[in-house]
Amino acid sequence: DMDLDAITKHSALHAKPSGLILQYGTAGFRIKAEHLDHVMFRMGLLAVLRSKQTKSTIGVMVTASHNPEEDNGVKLVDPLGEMLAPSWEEHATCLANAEEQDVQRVLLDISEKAAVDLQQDAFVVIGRDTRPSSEKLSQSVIDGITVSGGQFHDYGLLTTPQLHYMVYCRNTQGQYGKATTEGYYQKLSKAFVELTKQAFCSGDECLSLKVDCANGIGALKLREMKNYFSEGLSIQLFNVGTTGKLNHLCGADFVKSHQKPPQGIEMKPNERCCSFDGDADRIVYYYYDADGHFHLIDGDKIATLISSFLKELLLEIGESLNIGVVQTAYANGSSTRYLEEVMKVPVYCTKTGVKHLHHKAQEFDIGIYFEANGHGTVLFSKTAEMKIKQLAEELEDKKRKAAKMLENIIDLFNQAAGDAISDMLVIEAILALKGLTIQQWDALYTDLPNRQLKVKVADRQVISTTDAERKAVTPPGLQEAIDDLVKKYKLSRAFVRPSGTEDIVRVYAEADSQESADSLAQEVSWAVF
Ligand code: NG1
Ligand code: ZN
Repeated sequence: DMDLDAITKHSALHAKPSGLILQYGTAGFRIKAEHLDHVMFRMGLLAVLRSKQTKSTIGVMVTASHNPEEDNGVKLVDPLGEMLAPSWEEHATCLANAEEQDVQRVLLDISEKAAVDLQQDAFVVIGRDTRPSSEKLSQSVIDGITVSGGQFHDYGLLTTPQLHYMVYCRNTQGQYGKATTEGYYQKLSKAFVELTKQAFCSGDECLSLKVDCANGIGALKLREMKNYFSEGLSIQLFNVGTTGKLNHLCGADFVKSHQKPPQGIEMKPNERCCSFDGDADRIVYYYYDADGHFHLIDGDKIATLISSFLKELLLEIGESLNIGVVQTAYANGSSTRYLEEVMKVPVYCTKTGVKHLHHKAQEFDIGIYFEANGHGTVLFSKTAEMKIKQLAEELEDKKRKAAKMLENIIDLFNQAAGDAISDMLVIEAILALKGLTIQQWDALYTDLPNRQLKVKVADRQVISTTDAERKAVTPPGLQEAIDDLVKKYKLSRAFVRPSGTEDIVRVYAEADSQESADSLAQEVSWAVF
């Protein structure tokens, strides 16, 4: 049972700065670390309630992903390793914003609304990234858990997707894997080694990769994991956090948004490189060509490579499992066109934020989802998984080989969340199996030149959107203005939306040339003012 008076007393030790209002957004709460102590304590309380209500293990991750080192954040992970359910996001916002004297009342309110049985046991697992503030903040989460009578396991340093994996394992009675970092490494490396056994080029020639770890948790975890596949893949780690600052001039978000290589990595022409973000749930690839031009391979091209590989395997085994690719409005127009017209796979667009993509991807036997920024994974339905397992036993020769590959691919993809380590291994395996160089992969299609801008406005919520954020509904006249601007350029598209993680409006534009994309983005951002 919960001792509400003890909670109230303890809460005062994690007092909320008066007047501070926060919202549980697409990535949980995220601000400067010094304002987060009360939020962490309260998310400990909330995780206990959610655990009681779902009668499952709940996860709490302390991270601010690609944000600057001074920021931090927290998000809750639901029983199947998914993002917190929307109704509970509201509860989280209420609880985080409650004034000190109201905490008890809000807790009871949530318990009542969500029909939480307070007698139920609660279990919460916690993970954190490498930010200097993360350890203390995760202690505040633990404080909230223990004072409300919950049990917990603190995993300490973990990537975000590893925490999602742990939660998923624990709530599926170990069927998905062992809920330890070792279990995670074993599951992934076994699948990777089996998959690449059949690879065309097996020497270290083709399986060699440079990884920019954004000075974050990815460096620690990749280094641990390297021991599990001794010779299978040779990876060189850069920006491992010993000298540089987290996400500063490096990492997936920097590379994607600046469309240039990170600092702190040595790149030779045609060498395959990739960047993780600060909590290792995003990945982008890139290289310099022989003429010294930089080429970025983002989430859209990752999704395309994976889709084409999976489609080939399905064709080989002769089974008609349905595939769907899920993107957001930020997907490059060329990728959508290529997927639909050349590869003939159905493409769907959802709102920004992985929970939307994840949810949509669950509708298919094989749901491939990636945000352009490199956050994504592939989900396999239970039916698809069972069918593939069965075929791997029944079929013979080439067909059997294809089914076995699919079986390993299922194990290699994190089914709970987008995962830079897991995605990297899938990509490396596909390139090796198909004998593709990074240039050949890049050449699948040519990205339309594009530009993203951030615009500061007094109140970003005056902008509301529809059609998966591709059309502005308010303020009146904005969409018409954008339509008129778009008409001035060739192969053009543009949209605006309020960011869910920063106090800004994001502008996106693409067109036939970089100059056009830049000037369209600029003109649209003036229209926003
Ligand atoms: P916002 O700030 O709502 O655009 C950003 C990313 C999302 C997602 C979240 C969570 C872009 C344009 N937006 O959201 O895709 O990754 O952060 O980290 O990349
Ligand atoms: Zn991240």
